[in-house]
Amino acid sequence: MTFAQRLDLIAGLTAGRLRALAGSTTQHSGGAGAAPQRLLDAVQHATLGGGKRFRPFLVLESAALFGLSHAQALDTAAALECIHCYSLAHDDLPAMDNDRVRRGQPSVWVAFDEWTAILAGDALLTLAFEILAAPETHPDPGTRLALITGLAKAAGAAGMVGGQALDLGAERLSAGVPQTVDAILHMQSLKTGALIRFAAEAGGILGGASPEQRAALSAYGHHIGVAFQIADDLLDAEGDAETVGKAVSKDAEAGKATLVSLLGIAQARAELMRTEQAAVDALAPFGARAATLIEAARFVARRDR
Ligand code: GRG
Repeated sequence: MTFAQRLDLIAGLTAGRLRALAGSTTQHSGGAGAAPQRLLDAVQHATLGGGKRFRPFLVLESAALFGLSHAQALDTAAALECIHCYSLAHDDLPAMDNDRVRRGQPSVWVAFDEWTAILAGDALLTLAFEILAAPETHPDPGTRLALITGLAKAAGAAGMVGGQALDLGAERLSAGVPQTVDAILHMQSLKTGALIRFAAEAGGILGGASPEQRAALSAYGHHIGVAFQIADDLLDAEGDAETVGKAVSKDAEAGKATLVSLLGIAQARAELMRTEQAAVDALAPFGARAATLIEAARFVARRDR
């Protein structure tokens, strides 16, 4: 199976599981009743409208290093994708990045309205933890707790949400203050990197990794998180909106400092290649078993969407 076929397979598995999990939480045995249909439609729009499902791919492939099947890691992957989809639905809102198109389709707030998009994101955020708390995710409660804690930290104020706050703060509270490469790397390591790092770590949590293996997965996740964001900035600078599936040239139009604007295209691309190699090197303790994760690092650095 080629890497692209593997990615497609996992994207399909993730979509199927998300459809089932979102549906199963619509009825509450405690008598809370069914979830409102319009809200469910918005949740479906946010989760099922495409997407590379790269984070679920990392969860399943890092878990495979420890002999876990796709089925054994799929709910963890779906929970993480719920957080990612919520972040996109909220990020697209007029108060945040104000994007009308996501994954080649109308953003959730455009397809519905702002309050529905906010609530759909809220529903996905809570659904993620409902999924991780369920025994179907992993039979051992200690493992489930480690997943819940890890995802909460990665998604929260010292993770993704904190990164978003730094990004918007730089644009709106400190406009005109020159940004440094280090400040941008720090912001991106939280905003985009924290969830990607958790995706790689999650396989180790599920698979009972040794401390050395956990550290290797964490380093790999860190480096591909950085690579993912540099590639995203390069796509914004050079990509084609139809292929990328969202508006491009937004950073330059907004006068936003990115690694590409500070370093230039050539140096940013060199940094991307250096980071890709660092990700590959981090996988050394796994030897040949890490072949797919190595390909994933190459995919991130060379992606066109
Ligand atoms: C609103 C709390 C909150 C956080 C938003 C992740 C994020 C923080 C915003 C997304 C903005 C953005 C475009 C960041 C650049 C990198 C990125 C996360 C791109 C989207 O992820 P992909 O490429 O998307 O994995 P798909 O559609 O494939 O799932």
